[in-house]
Amino acid sequence: MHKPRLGALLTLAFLLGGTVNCSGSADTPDLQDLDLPDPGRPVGIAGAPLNVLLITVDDMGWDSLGVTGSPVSDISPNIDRLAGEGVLFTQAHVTIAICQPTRAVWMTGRYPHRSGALGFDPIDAQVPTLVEALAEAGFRTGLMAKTGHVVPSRLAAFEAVIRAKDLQNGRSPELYYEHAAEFFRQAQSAGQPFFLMANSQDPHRPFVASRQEVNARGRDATSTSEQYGGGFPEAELAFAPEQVPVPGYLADLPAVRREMAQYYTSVQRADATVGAVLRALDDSGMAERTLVMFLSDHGPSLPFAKANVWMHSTRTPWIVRWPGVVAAGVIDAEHMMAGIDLAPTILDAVGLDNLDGADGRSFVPVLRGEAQAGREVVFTQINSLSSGRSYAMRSVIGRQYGYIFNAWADGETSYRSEASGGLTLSAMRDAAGRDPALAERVSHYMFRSPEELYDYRRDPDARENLIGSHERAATADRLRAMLLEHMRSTDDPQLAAFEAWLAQLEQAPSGVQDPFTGEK
Ligand SMILES: [Ca+2]
Repeated sequence: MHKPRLGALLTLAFLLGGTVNCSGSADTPDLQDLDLPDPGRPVGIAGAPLNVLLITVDDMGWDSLGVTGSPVSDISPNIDRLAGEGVLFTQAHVTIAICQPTRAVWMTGRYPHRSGALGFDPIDAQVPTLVEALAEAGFRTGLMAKTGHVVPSRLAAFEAVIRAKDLQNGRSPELYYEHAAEFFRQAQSAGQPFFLMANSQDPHRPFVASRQEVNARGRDATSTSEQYGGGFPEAELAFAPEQVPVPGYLADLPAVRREMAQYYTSVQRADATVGAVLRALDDSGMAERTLVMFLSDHGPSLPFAKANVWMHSTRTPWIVRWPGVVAAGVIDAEHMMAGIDLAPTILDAVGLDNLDGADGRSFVPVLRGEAQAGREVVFTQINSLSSGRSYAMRSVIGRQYGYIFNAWADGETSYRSEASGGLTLSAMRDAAGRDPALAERVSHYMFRSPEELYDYRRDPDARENLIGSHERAATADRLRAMLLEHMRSTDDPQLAAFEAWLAQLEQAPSGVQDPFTGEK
């Protein structure tokens, strides 16, 4: 971790109720003498039990925020402020880039194939969950929106459940404020510590002012489903197409820009929702004894991001604010954080044991400012999508390289997901008729190849597959071996397919081989 800046130390001193002047001759004890609360005990700074507020946004790219480098002005003032009050992990990945299984990973601390929730499947009956552990320990538990996606089979463990339809499809900052404030009041009057998971359903499709939103308005205004309903807040496009960037993994076409303007408008509303929930916490007077964790459930619903395993699919801006423990304004670009570690970390922070059988482990030591070994890579995957279509993918991602095994890529099966709807993919397909390079890119998206290797440091948008490169052969072998070991040790159902692929490689004559024709 980087050393906290002076501003961070001043904030820390402020939180501890003292002041420090710049000459160092403070009228309070030196910082090293301050008696910080032991983060291993479930206490906040005032000695009261530690509360947990977990705020998530839906389908938001890691680099869509001001604090992670977005050039869009005023895109995320609330999330940026939160990052400035805690630590921001810039090398964090969720485990699977789909709404329901990624949340099952958070709730169980397990890889999808170790909980049963490979896609839109319930977790196995014997698998324990974060919310049940906290409820059993006396926490008042609450859930806002995404109620059909956060371990729906254990929904009863949440004492307060505020459905998307009571939050205008999970998109009204004002309604989040009201319901969060009411939840905090109830926890306070009951004298219980709380765990609130507040999920914005922005910037999930339909994006603000999109044709998809127009279509969904009629459908969702009267919806009684777990996941949707309540209509959509009135909102106009906040950004003109020329004011927003087009991600490097897409093509810069007029229709893509239009959709990106819709996406960023939705991101800005997600930020307003985050701000509303944080304001409700501030107004409750409990902020100083509340750990706040923020992250996106995965990357945007755009081609080459959501429901895939490239870097932009799973990378997430992960923020933790923990008054008195986490110094303010810290940026951690060293440790690779993984979605499997969410539940173990929250449980450790409040002084409870990890869940039985969890694959993840607590990163509380990192929050304390210590280095933690074994954070060089993360493992990500895709199984089946919301449509039920199956596209098995496995990836290992380090700070520089990422390797992908596409078990489904046979040269004939074509890929289709929710991100295939809307304006972007169809605009890219249309333009591909006039642009051979774009045609090749679209073809890669549709069909893939069994293996991919990227230098994400040089090529974050995964545009150049290095798998056939002689110079990178050793890197590919190293990552193949890491993935194989991981799949063996976690009893991955795709293990046989991966072993068969590796055996085929072994038998092939040395040299670069076309995955479909076998030609060198
Ligand atoms: Ca999502």
